Amino acid sequence: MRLNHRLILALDVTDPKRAVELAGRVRPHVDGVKVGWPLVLAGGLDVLRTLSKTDYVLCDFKIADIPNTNRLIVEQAVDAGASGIICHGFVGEDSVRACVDAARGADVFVLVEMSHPGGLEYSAKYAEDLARVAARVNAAGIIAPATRPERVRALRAIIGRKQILAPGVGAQGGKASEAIAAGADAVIVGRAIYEAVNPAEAAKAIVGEIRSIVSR
Ligand code: OMP
Repeated sequence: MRLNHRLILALDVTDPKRAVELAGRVRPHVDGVKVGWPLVLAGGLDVLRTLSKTDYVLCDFKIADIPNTNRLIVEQAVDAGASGIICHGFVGEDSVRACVDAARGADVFVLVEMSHPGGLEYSAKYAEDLARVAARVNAAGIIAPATRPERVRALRAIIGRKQILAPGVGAQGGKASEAIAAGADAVIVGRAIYEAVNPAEAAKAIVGEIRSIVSR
């Protein structure tokens, strides 16, 4: 994924018209939009098709099934225009590899440790192993928690030059600059942008915060 701003908007809204409008307003400040179940269940795959005409769409179905079902899901997402997809790593190497094999060049990001408090109960215990899986199957990168910059740093040591996308900034308490300083390539931000009075300004402010530490 090409990253200029190092910011991805999580479009977790359930009105497809609002989603397309929001994407347009923040476009100058983000590298892409993340579309997941809330929006697709509300607007169908058409909203993904529409957004993919103008934006890098990271399709977040958190795919977590047997290899054959994973393959079928990835094929549907890529056919609808996804440039990237997110799958869970805990389902095992065969299932993650099936996503990469089916992606036809789209980026596959493997979720290795979740950002919410519950992410510490199970996912954090296996995150290093799952990052190694992502490296072995040649995924584009991993998803790691902006809420725990020290974990981003530890996972960077394993994943080498592959990309790390970090959600958990703003509403979940993480700070964009801290995640980037710890080794994340980009942050994924939802509510702190789409619930702001001025989403474009909110996105611009996050990019400014990131630039302030990157250029140091
Ligand atoms: P906000 O908390 O509103 O910024 O949204 C964060 C976005 O990142 C949501 O779409 C979550 O589903 C997603 N996310 C996490 O928050 N934590 C994770 O561990 C993984 C993801 C994800 O895979 O994108």
